[in-house]
Amino acid sequence: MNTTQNAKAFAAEKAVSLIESGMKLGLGTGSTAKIAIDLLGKRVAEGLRIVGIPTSQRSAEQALALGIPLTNFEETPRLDLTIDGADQVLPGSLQLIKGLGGALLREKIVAFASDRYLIVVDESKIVSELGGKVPVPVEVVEFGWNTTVERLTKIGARPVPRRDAAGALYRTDTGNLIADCFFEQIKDAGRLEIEIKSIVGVVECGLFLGLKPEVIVGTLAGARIL
Ligand code: A5P
Repeated sequence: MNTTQNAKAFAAEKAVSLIESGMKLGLGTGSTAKIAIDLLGKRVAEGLRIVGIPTSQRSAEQALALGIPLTNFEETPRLDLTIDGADQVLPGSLQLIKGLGGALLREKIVAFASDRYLIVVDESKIVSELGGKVPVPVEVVEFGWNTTVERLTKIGARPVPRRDAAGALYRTDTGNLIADCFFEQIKDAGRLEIEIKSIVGVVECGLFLGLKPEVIVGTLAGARIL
């Protein structure tokens, strides 16, 4: 494991240690959430009784392979705790950018259905200002996609259509497309979220605000909670 992987593992370990038998969980997406799901699988194998709602197809496949029982919002409309990663974290307000893994829509639905929201990151995700090199992923329906992307430029974004490894437009689990929207600096994330979501054709954006996450930061010396 390299140093970043070690730091992520410390954060994931701390988060998984907070899970108790009987809990209903949200299972995140991304490399840090993947470590947490692996650790959860070990605890389930040792007898921990939980159920989980995955935020992506790949997290669902990982959980099933580990024997983690899955549920859905019809059976389980409210979750006790969710563990997920993030792409940027602003300390203080604890505003987040998420979705570089492409699962932002399900991740946001799961986040808002959770009583506790644990974000597991390494220190590189902590920033003094949102935006810059990290885009805000915006999930857009395919119909009229180019017109939606054009409207995103009108609110100051530099949108880049996300592509998969083969060069085709990236498809989310819900079948939508993603425009990665670069902003030089995001001074008012709340206002920007409203502007983005007011654009017809936009399904969701990667600004995660007002969720009061408990951010667990993995470092080489262990984990600390912001
Ligand atoms: C997935 O869609 C994202 O929101 C991830 O949570 C985010 O990209 C963090 O992933 P890493 O833990 O791999 O950095």
